[in-house]
Amino acid sequence: MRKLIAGNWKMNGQRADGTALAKTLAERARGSEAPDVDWLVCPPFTLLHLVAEQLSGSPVKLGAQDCHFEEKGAHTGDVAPGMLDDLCCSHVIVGHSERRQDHKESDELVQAKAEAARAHGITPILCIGETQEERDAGKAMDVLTRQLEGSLPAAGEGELVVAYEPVWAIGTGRTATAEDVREAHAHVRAQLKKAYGDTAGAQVRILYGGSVKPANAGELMATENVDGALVGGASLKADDFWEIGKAAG
Ligand code: G2H
Repeated sequence: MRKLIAGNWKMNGQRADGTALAKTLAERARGSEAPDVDWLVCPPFTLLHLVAEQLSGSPVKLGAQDCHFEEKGAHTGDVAPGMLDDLCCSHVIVGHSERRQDHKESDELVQAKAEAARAHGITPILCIGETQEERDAGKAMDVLTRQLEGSLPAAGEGELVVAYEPVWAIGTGRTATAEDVREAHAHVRAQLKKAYGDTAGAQVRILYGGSVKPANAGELMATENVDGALVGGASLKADDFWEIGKAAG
């Protein structure tokens, strides 16, 4: 499966640096040296429009970091999937652990967001992952099962991406070992096949996220059932993000 290298800019970037980063990536991705991967950047809402202009005509796709599950209405501060579609977003991250923690998002809510995104032709990147405490208690795979059973969108039209992001490896500089990742991704793959059947379950990309950087990308991307990366900190540096793509391509 062709790998997806997705940058999650989180709450970073203003007009000048966000535009410059998107422009650099778009130019590189158009070049003949570009690795054979799919590129995606997910800037904050405030930059979507400007970044969309920079990416126009390039192979780099645009995504958002969250969406509401309703079409429109009285939801102050929220953004509807149709609005993201209007800005040419092809993907949206849902259920990131930072949102599950900061905004108390439940599996049920994440599922509603994923289904709403798909109804608008936007591919949800559904994030799951266990905490350090859960891993230490030997419950990591149970947590992944519970999160998937609670938040996977119902079978039907539309694409889906799942991102395994162990919470203890996010922004900490600590990366899961290749064996941790192999075990978790195999478990996620089995759950996807159980939910959608062998063929459809095998087609869902499973990304790894959590302190991915050029130095560890080669080993992670070569691990079985790792179909790409969701990159936070390192996606803010064009050179690092590019190197991760090269390691995957
Ligand atoms: C995990 C990841 C991107 P980072 O949250 O989603 O961020 O690479 O900074 O750990």
